[in-house]
Amino acid sequence: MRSALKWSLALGALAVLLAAGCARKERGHNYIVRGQVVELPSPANGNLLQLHHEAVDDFVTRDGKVEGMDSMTMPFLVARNVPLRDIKPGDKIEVILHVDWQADRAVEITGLRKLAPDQKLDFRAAHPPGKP
Ligand SMILES: [Cu+2]
Repeated sequence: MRSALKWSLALGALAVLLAAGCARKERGHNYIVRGQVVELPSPANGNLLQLHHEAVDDFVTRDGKVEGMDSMTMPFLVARNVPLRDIKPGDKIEVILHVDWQADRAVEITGLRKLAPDQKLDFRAAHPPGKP
């Protein structure tokens, strides 16, 4: 009886720890976004990637609203493990944009792949779902 109680307490504690760990890992949202590189990160530009990105229709803003994001040229933080060696200005790329409004690095590119040079990009306004 005592050892059964100990086990259930231990399993309960484990469940709580796992839940906390999972919640932390799954926080935020990943968007797949395509665009054209304008400027690579450098100390001179604050280590930010300037990207002319396509619209992100389902982008959720800091206040939790699905406002979408129009296509625009804007600076992005890039995670340290994302390789940029083969990337140069003018390249078309697809990125994983990780957005976690509770994080220090709230908006960050965490993955990147090069697209074919003839890949057509559409720099239109956003069409957020549920809005005319
Ligand atoms: Cu933008």
